[in-house]
This record gives sequence, structure tokens and C-alpha cells, in this order.
Amino acid sequence: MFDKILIANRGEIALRIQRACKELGIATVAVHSTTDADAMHVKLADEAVCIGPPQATESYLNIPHILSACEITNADAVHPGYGFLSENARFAEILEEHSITFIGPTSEHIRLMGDKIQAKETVKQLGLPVVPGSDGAVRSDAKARKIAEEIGYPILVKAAAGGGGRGMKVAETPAALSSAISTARAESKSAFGDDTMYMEKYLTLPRHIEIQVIGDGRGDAVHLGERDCSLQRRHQKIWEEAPSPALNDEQRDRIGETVASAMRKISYRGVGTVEFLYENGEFYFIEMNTRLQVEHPVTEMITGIDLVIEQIRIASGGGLSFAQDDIVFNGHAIECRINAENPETLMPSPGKITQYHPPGGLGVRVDSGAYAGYTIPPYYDSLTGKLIVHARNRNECLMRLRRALSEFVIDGIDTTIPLFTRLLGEPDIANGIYNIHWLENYLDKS
Ligand code: MV4
Repeated sequence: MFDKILIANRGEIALRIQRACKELGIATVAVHSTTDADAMHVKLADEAVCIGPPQATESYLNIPHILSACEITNADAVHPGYGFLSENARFAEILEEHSITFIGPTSEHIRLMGDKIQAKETVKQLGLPVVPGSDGAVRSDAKARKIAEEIGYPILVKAAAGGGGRGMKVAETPAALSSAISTARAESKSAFGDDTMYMEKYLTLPRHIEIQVIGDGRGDAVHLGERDCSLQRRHQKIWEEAPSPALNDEQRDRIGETVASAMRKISYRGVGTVEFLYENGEFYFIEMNTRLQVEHPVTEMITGIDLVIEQIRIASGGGLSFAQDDIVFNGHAIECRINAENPETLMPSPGKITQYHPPGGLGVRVDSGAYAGYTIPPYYDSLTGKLIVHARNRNECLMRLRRALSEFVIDGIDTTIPLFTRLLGEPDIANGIYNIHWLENYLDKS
């Protein structure tokens, strides 16, 4: 096992990782930008190293500075959290070249899944259902037109280097195709420096359902069920829940086993999330994330498995501490992202928290680095914490969530708390009837 882990992240996820390290008796190193000197992840770490100025490119994304922090503190391993360097294959390689363990998948798997065309081709070969589309890149308008006729309209043009919705364009008709391709191409070129595009049938009203997997890197892998992440705006999820209100046990077991089997075939190491669109009872693979996700606690609550402890065990060479049959799904969990944002416009609202009182009680978990007197800096994303509620079933979970939200006091800044209270009054939310466009429609109407 490791003696010391450097956590190359900030905020609630840095705290989350520290908690796992503490339970395992592993010393922690925090890194921070100058603006984060007073952050909770710095206060609670065993050691802390300042790695640069506020801008993430100069600090949390600065590989030489993070390497220096590893050298100075003699850390054995680095946990990247989510965002920042978590899916940077080169970072994983550089650490290994310095005999520091990257707590995550192999750099090859990170790179493979980072290329959306390669990822799709790979998982298709492994037996996962994919969206009908072009076989690989579309190279000319003439070919694109021909493929589109075969698939049928509407068509979605996507960037191979994309993800998170950038470089995507819908073409409703043949007449709109070539301009959709050139617009998406230009966007992709400027965002990623790569204009390799592919095409898919555009699914109009899907849900976003993702499967949590975990592998030991030696051919063993299991699934931990799904999370429904359909409630999002501009590709920012705000509410995630498990199980999905749309699935039954048989559907879950089937897609879960299909995904776990694919991960066994590639000897996937660590935790991963395989994202699907779900429409009319069918799953369609869209992407795989080779990292711990923001919404991982939802899975932890219904399985009782600490995903970060498992990540650390696997990275240190251990096997999985459970088999598929040992995993029991218990009750229902919902996560609400508490963002420093205006609850109507979702515009960022950084500033000083004057009062802070988190909710508690049975089935209530708050993962947050916030405290009274803390100033949320404007340089990073607006996630300030997560409220995760667990109960025996979805109805009780909704009741508990309403109660927990009513207890939550965060003064001095705007937060998304009032939005969640409003959502609980919506029949579609109470009934679990929503898709990836529901929230945008709702916010546009009101
Ligand atoms: C799609 C789609 C409809 N049809 N692919 C958005 C980001 C990237 N992860 C994939 N995305 C989508 N791919 C096909 N063939 C709709 C989306 C999409 C979406 C997906 C998941 C969650 C929220 C979304 C919001 C808008 C569009």
C-alpha cells in the first residue's frame, strides 16, 4: 500500500479523496493555487504545496509544478480526482516514467477513450450497442451525404476529439448537412485543434444513463449499476440519481453485464463510467469516462462501496474486494449539485459565504469544502458541494431531499438550492418522467 498520496485537485473532491486516504492510513499531500491557500482541502491535508497562481493552467494543470510537489514531498502516488489532469494520458505516462503511481487506468485506455471514434469502434467490437452512424471519420461531403441517407435524418455531426457537447451540430435535412459539418468542423478545430468528425443518427428525446464499472487491470471487472443523469443544462448535470426511474432490474442486469464483460475483455483498470443514451427501451453507447465522476456518491450510497478506497487498492496492485454477486443494490439515492450560481439563470455567483449550515440526519451526506467565512474564487467551476440523500425507495428519497434542502443554509452567495426545492414540486420530477432536454425546457419557460 502507498505511504503518501498527492491529490492533484481542489474543492470537495480533494476532501473526498483525503477521507479515503485517512481510512486507509495513508498520508495526504494537498496542492493549491495561491488563491486556494485558505481552502478546506489545504487545511485538512497532512502537507500542502503551493503550485502556482490562480489560473488553472498555471497551477492545477501545470504538470512540472505537480511533479515538483511530488518530488519535494516524496509522494508515491497521485490521485487526479475529476476534471483537470484526470483524463490526460500524457500526465499518467509522465508519472509512471518518474515511478509515481497514477491512480487511474492505463494511459493507453485513457487515450483510447479520449478519441470518440476509436472508443466507439472499440466498444462496438466488444459487444456494446452503439448509435447507428458513420464507420469512423467522414472525409468528404459526398460521402457524408451518402451515409446520412442510409442512417436517416436527423443526423448529428460529432467531433472525434469532442465530449461534453462541444463541436456537435444537428442536421435536420440533407440540405442542412454540409453546413452542419463545416460549422462543427470549425468549432472542433478551434476548441481541440482537431477537426476529425463523425456522424450519428440524432436521438431526439433520450435519457442519459451511465453504468459504473470497476476493474482490477488483470481481467476481472464488475458493474455497480447505473446513474440517471438526464437532468442537465448546457451539458452541466445538476441532479443525478440511482437507480434510474426508467429501468427495471432485468434491464439493469443485462446492460450492466454487457458493460462488465467488455471491461473484462480489455482488462480495464480502476473505475470508469460508460455513458449511454436510452430511448424506447434501447441503450446506445456515446462515450466512456476513464475517471472518478462527480456523481459517484450516488452509486456509493446504494452499494455501500467506497469507490475511492477501491481505486487506491487497485492502483496499489490489489484485486477487487468483491465479485458481481456480492453487490447488492439497496434503496434509492439522489445527488443535487450545490453550485454557486443564480438558481434561475445558472450564472456563476462567486463570493464570500457568510453563514454555512449543512443538513444532517439519517440518509443525508454532504460532500463540500465550504465553510462560513470562505470566499469562493471566480477562477474555477462553480460546484461548491453536493447533497446526497439515500432512502429505502424513491418516494422516501424525495421526502428526505425536501427536508435536507430546507435545512441547508448558505448565505452571502446565490446557490442552486432554491432550484432543487422548486424541482421537487414538479410532477414530472416526482414521477421520474424526464429526458436530457427537460431541464432546459423548464428553465426557458420560467
Ligand atoms: C447525442 C445526442 C443525440 N443523439 N448523440 C452530448 C454530449 C456528448 N456526451 C454526447 N451528447 C449527445 N449525443 C446522438 N446520436 C444527444 C446528446 C446530448 C446530450 C447527451 C447526454 C446528456 C445531455 C445531452 C444534452 C444535449 C445533447
